Amino acid sequence: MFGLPRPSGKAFAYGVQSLIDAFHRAGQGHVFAFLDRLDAAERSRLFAEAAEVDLAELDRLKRTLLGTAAAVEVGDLAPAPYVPLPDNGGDSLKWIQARAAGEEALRAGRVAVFTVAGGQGTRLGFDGPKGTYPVTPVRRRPLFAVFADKLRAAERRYGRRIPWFILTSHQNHDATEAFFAQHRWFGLQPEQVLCLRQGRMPAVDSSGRILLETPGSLALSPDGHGGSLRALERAGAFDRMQAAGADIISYFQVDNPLVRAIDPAFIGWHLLTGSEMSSKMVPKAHPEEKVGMFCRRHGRTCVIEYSDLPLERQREVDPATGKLRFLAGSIAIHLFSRDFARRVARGEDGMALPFHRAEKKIPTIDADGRSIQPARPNGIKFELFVFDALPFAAHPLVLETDRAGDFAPVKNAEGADSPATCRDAQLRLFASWLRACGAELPVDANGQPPFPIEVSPLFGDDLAAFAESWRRLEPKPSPVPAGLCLGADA
Ligand code: UD2
Repeated sequence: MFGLPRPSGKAFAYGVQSLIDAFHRAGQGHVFAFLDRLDAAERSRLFAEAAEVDLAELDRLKRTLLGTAAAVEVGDLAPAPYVPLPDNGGDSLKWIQARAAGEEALRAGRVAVFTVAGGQGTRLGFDGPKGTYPVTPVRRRPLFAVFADKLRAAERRYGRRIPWFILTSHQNHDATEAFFAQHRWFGLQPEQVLCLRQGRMPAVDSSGRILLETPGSLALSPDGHGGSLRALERAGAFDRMQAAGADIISYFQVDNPLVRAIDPAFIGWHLLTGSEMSSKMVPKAHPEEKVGMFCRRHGRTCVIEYSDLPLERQREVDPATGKLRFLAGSIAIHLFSRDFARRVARGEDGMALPFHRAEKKIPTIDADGRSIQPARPNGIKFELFVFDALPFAAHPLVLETDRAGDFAPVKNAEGADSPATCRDAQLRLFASWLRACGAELPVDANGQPPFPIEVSPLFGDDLAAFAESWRRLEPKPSPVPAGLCLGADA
């Protein structure tokens, strides 16, 4: 039954046989049950997929995660402390010192950028890698172009090339690379942009048997954004960073065009506090906002995902402040010290990220190989979350940031975190900079201008940089015309 494929060389045949044997020893031999129905190409694909599976890891997951309740432990939980912005009681002098320290690190070329873009973007209903989504209000620049402009702006300011790593999935890797090539890397050097494919995990049934999607393929799915650290290690990215002198990794998600991708004050705080991992927080807009919360558990800082904390606890109010008790929302912007990230990627010193399990409807096949589209969850997927590195970090730091200037994700086709809310947030930010510099531009009570405008990160990626470009701009467009684009030709 488990005949070998037509041999394309002895070594391949022996390799395949030992793969099959290993699967049998692990109780997973059924994945080859339909081998005699497959042609050579299908067999090769199945073997390649099987070779991706870390059977020892899967066995550990079987023993530890199956049969246990999926719930994350949230009993003994307290809010994590954070460093507030100067406007909210933070120490202005320390913020100034931090910014200076961050700028020095940037001038020394110590920062690399890492964008996770391996998600499917299913909720947005956009066909293609999410980074190719046209996000800006006037020029419809794609998300990747916005980030590239932020890198170029920082490179001009600090005089150093900034390496950019992008996590892709099997599904969108080729399309992402092609998009960059088609757009000539948006003015960056091709060799400074490295797309790295994230790993995949097999879905299993309730007894831990790997599910097949078709007779010739495993039910594999991306291993979560926590897999990004292993992907950096596999791709040799840590060595590349080291060779380039970069020892700080600025991490953010592909869905957020407002992110301060290279934020000197954040970098400075990270360095001055000796933190191995630092994270940005915003006060949650309302208890149901779909962001994780920074907490303390067993004396360590951690993030508890919104779906893991009962709503009544998310609604708890701190009597001393009258604000939400679990106020500190995670917007998925982190800094990692390179060597810390590498140790976590390797799982050194007990620092392996834990897998989370999710019960899902997984298209699979029956005993005869016919496809099944389950109506109810029939299997378990395993995912790693990058924020689970926080409890391992020495001196972890949670730093407040201004939501208006750092966070407006595009996740859903409509409603919260949609293209419409993201566009409005961009307009409000650009309008606030123009008005702060004295430009004539009407806005409504929310700070929203009546027509679209756009500011390229190359003109200004924060108020200070914007004000500097504005000062030099002649003639100044005031009153601001509809459709104004600043920095479009930069
Ligand atoms: C994430 C956080 C949430 C909050 C929010 C802010 C989790 C579980 N939740 O919610 O707490 O911080 O972001 O916007 O992280 N990705 C990959 N590979 C994967 C899975 C995801 O690259 O296998 C990327 C994906 O492209 C996206 C990001 O990770 O950029 C987050 O994706 P998500 O949809 O899993 O998490 P989300 O947005 O619900």
